[in-house]
Amino acid sequence: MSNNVKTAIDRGVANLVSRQDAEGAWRGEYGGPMFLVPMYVAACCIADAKIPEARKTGMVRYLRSAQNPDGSIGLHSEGPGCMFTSVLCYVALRILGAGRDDASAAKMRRWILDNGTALGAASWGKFMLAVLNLIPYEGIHPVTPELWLLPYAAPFHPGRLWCHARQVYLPMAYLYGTRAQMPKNDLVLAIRAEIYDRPYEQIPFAEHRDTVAPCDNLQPVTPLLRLANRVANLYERLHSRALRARALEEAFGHVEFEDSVTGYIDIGPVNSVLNALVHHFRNPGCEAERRSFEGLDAYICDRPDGVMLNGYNSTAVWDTAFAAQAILAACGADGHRDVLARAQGFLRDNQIRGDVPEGPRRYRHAQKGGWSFGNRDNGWPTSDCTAEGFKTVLALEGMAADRTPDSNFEDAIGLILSFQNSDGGWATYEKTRGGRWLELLNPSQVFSNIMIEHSYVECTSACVQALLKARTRFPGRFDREIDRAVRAGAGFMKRAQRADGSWEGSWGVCFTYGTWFGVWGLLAAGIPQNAPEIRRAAGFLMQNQNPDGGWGESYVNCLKRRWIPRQPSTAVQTSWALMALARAGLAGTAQARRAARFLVDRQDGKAGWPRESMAGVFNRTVLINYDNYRHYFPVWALALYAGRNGVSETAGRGDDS
Ligand code: LAN
Repeated sequence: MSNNVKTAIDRGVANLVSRQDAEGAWRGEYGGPMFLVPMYVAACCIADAKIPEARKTGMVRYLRSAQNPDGSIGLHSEGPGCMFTSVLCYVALRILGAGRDDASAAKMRRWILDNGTALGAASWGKFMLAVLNLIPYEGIHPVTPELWLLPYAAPFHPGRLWCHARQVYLPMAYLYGTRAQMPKNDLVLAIRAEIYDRPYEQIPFAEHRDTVAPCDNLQPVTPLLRLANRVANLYERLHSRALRARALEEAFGHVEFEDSVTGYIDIGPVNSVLNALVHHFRNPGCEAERRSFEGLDAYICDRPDGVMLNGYNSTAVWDTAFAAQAILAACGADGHRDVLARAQGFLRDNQIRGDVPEGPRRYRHAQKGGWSFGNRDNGWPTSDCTAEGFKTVLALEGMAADRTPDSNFEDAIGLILSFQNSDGGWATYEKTRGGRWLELLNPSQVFSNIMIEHSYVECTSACVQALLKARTRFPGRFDREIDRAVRAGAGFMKRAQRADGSWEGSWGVCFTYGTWFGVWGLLAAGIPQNAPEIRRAAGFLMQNQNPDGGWGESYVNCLKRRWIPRQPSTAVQTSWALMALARAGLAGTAQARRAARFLVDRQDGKAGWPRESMAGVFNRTVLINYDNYRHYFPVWALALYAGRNGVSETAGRGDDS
């Protein structure tokens, strides 16, 4: 057994090391959401931007491969049929050249017509259809640009929203306010006749603003949203032209700003597509439009099985931080010095070194000293990427020829402290700026928790861990602030623990992910292994171990917010559980041994661990593929397990905390 563990770790490390790229980073394919490719294709069609032939055929291949047996497309590539994505993917297939009678298109259309037609698509789908001239603007609710002119004190000012919602509804407000629409052409007329069950001219679109297919109604319209929509529709009838013009200028200024500070990559693929359209309609053929489409190339992921868009410009900072920490846990600092030195170099080069100009005017939190999920080009740091970046650079200190200046670390510490919420927890990109009631105005129908920032156990745990490392690096310097922050962070994590001992994860599936962070966060904060919180968490994991020795959860756990076991187990979820147990002092138990055996058995020789169900999630409903998780988490988990069991001389040296 122990030999097996050692061999598995060695092979796992070798596999991991072989995947480091020339920049010293790890990065992985980051697909899953099924609205990205069709939104991109729609934008290219609307703006008449040529898609290279190879990319076109690759995208068709990708859409076909994501099609469910019933003909539909899910919200993510493992999900059941969703009207929003099925309609947009259908339109994309047609734009990409598939004929009306193409087998996948015909099957998709059948599903669309049988399940409520395009009238049942969730709001982002209808919005894209409006710009494509496949639904009139009277068929969708307003996205009022004048909200951007409100004083920030207004409790529903867009600046208070979660930055992803803010940055998506911003270009939507511009496009809505100008009723941007591509001209009718033969393809538009043909598709109009294919996605509805009646002739286009006979559909009373205004009556269908709230029509939504049951499969797209994951986040039903609330009475408050209904009221807000009514007010917005009334306002549309009465609004002043002069004020509209000012609001559009204000919105356009924010669009331009986001483009300029991110080099046209933008915070994510959705606002990147929509911002490109804003430039197209404002000034067709302009330089900004050209650069926007170039910026979108950052998201394109070309794979043998198809061409798709990644959910972010890259996963490099996140993956590199974890890969390096896993290697360090497995081999110690001397094991793969050059590999770790290059990883450190990458992370150091990608720390954000300054703030954007006029940040507060643009509703931006500070960035200096932070790390974003992808790389420095994206320029939007998150609390936990900063924490993981910081922890890793610090752990690898001394690897690079030159010293990391203290000020780089200090900036990171300052930024992490500045991100803390008043409830003691940490959110993603910013502090929570709006009331929880704003979630009642969520118009997306398919995403949860997109309106405001919330404190998350994952972000809180990562920040608490980083701050405690900071204390040891700069003794006495930030003690007061760090003590206070850690105490409040621990309080948040304790309150977030569920009665069964688990934590709900928001960015990974689901309770194994949350519980790993919860346990590590509380232990870092000084809660002892035998404290009731840790015992309960361990009890939760042990009780829910599958007979195969591992743990398995599906995305349904995120939707339903409760534990539903799944078999067979997955290597990634098993790793999270084992990492929690090992740090909780339970590596010597029979349960940990069975988990380690599961991981060893799952390893596919030198090839590493196989691809399994996607283990990442966002907004409770969308799965996303963190492809490198299977390469580093099992190594890390086995290293922690082995370190505690004295399996090998090298394993486990880096896992002290
Ligand atoms: C991400 C990717 C990284 C992720 C972690 C750092 C892992 C997490 O701990 C905090 C949240 C964060 C930054 C995150 C938030 C939501 C993102 C940006 C994504 C899951 C990648 C894509 C997703 C984005 C919202 C997709 C576009 C869809 C919308 C509903 C706007």
